[in-house]
Amino acid sequence: MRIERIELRHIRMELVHPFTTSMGTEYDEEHIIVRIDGEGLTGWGESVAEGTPFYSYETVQTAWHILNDFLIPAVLGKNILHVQEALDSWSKVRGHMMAKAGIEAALWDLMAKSEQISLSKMLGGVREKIDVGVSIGIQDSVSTLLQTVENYLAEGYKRIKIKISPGNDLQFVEALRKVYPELMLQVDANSAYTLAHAGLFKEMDNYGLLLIEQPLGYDDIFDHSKLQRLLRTPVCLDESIHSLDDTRAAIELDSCRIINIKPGRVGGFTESKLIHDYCAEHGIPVWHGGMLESGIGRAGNVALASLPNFTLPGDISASKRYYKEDIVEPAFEVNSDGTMDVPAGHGIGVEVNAKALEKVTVKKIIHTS
Ligand code: OSB
Ligand code: MG
Repeated sequence: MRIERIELRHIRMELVHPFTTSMGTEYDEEHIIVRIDGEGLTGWGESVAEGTPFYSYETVQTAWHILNDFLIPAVLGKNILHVQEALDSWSKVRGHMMAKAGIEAALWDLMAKSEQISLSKMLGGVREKIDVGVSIGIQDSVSTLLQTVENYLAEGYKRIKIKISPGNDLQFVEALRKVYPELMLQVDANSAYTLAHAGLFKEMDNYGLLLIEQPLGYDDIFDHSKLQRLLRTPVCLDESIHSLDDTRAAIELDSCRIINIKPGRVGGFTESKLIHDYCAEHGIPVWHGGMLESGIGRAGNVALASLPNFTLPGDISASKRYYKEDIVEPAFEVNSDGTMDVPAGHGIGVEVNAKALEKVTVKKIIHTS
């Protein structure tokens, strides 16, 4: 496959509801859309670096720089037969996983389209539908949280995740448990706590949570092993896992018993698959995280989540939970049984709506060979 043209678009999409976490409140989401053309086919990917360096050190600006100045020059004009050749071509670039994952995703889509199979098939997916959940930001009060959860459950979501931060934690968990004793419920701290809060997490052990996501430092593996030892509830790592090596360390140290996989955080689908397979061999369930993607990134997430060891519902919600108008057609929907259909068409299996994409584009650059 000759890589003839690569286009980047910095996009900004307004969220239907502000999203509050321990890292702050987001009103809109900025990402980069990568389009690659070759031999009459078009591949799409999304880099999930955000406008701010709060979740990750990467931002739209750093990813823009790394893509334009290092990753694109390594593949433009080349004849690429396997995604691995592209990965090898930029292996000297350390870190910048989200920049890499955006272009890697577009290459996977292009390869699947040239093989005339779905991205799900190409990645080794085994499911036609995936179980999905919803990630709910920190609410102003217990009553607004209860109402929000009721609405999402009515739409079919199988599992609820709530964001927590010091002072916004136990009271929300307790209130939800009272009303929904059997609900699949989990919490995400985005690194807002330290080992000094171990007592609080021990109290959380009484509420039958599915997991506690990233309670401690954003790059920590060691302190999480100390916390996990004190708890019955599985700790799940998100921010701390950037590679298969991190996964191996976390599992050997018993720092977590569940892993959240986000292709953006680990450099793409290739590394995600390695992590998925390693976890399967070690009896560690994985689930698919989310970065408030547009339909382009979401399509890739859905395909990846169709692999066999994604046994817990993902943070993969309907397009309308995030954005009034998605940039793909059809938009992603949740079925009343809490599943989402895995697109069966070639590649990502959804069409990009050029007009909608144009509307959210802040800036664009085109590279041709
Ligand atoms: O920690 O999982 C997270 C969104 C942005 C950055 C980090 C996270 C999240 C979410 C949203 O929880 C998940 C989604 O896309 O629905
Ligand atoms: Mg998280």
